[in-house]
Amino acid sequence: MSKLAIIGMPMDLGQTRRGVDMGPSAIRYAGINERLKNLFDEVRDNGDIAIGRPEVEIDPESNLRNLHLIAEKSELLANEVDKAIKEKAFPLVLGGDHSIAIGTLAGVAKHYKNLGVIWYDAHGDLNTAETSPTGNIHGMPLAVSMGLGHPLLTNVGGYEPKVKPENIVIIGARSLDEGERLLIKEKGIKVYTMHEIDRSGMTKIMEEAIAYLKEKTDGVHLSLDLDGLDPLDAPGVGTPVNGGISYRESHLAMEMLAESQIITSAEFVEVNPILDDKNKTATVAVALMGSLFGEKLL
Ligand code: HAR
Ligand code: MN
Ligand code: MN
Ligand code: MN
Repeated sequence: MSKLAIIGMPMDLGQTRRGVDMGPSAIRYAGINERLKNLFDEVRDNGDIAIGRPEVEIDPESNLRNLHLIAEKSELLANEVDKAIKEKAFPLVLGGDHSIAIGTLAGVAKHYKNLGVIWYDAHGDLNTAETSPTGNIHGMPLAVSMGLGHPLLTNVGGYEPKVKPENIVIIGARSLDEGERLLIKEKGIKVYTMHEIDRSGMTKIMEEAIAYLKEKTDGVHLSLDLDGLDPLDAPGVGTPVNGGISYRESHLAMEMLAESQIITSAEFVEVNPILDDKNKTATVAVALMGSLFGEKLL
């Protein structure tokens, strides 16, 4: 009995471009239910986490934008994700900016001894308050999940860390800050930059990434930032970076993940319909979900 639980997280507090809070609506409008309903015995849309319209806040000590709000709302998401897993459903979270991963991973990781994470992204999201050039928390969730960063964030869900550095694979990186580069080296995080993808091809990269995670993890979370794709294919994102992963390479990656059967939870983030071209990016997100969940042409 396979069950899918869709959870919307319409939170845009991790960065400054409004509109990414409409991501869940845009993805639903692009036909997520139609696309996925035949790939599971049961698809349940659990609706959106209540974010409201909070006042933007700057924490005077840490300079982190919306620190307390993000910590508070992340607990709500962590609870929903936890509940879905307890009900034996596959949790699929719709963002929202990438700071939502703090809550998603808090809900997921307590169910695994050795959770793996695939971070499909143009960025590393490995900043802390000390290294961040912006104070935007969407540039920090992967560091937070390793237990690095403000305690209000690293302790979401009441425990830390959520993932070990050696269980992380970043795919599609092409914009890293200095502090992120140092952290990648220091922690030995596996990163496939665009250079490696160009050189070896997506098939080889995914074979390697899957083999790397398969042997040492008991579950793998896919955190897919739509800005991992090239802005020509996914223009509706707040921080586009040229020279990204193509639509076709992304489908291949999702198909290979489907075949591998390693993925146990997922989130699709950073879809901003205000910046999009006729809901193109949400439509891409839904198409990629189809491949991830085993859609077949023949
Ligand atoms: N590295 C930059 C920062 O920390 C930009 C981060 C952009 N992040 C996302 N998520 N869009 O990947 O602010
Ligand atoms: Mn404080
Ligand atoms: Mn990201
Ligand atoms: Mn990104």
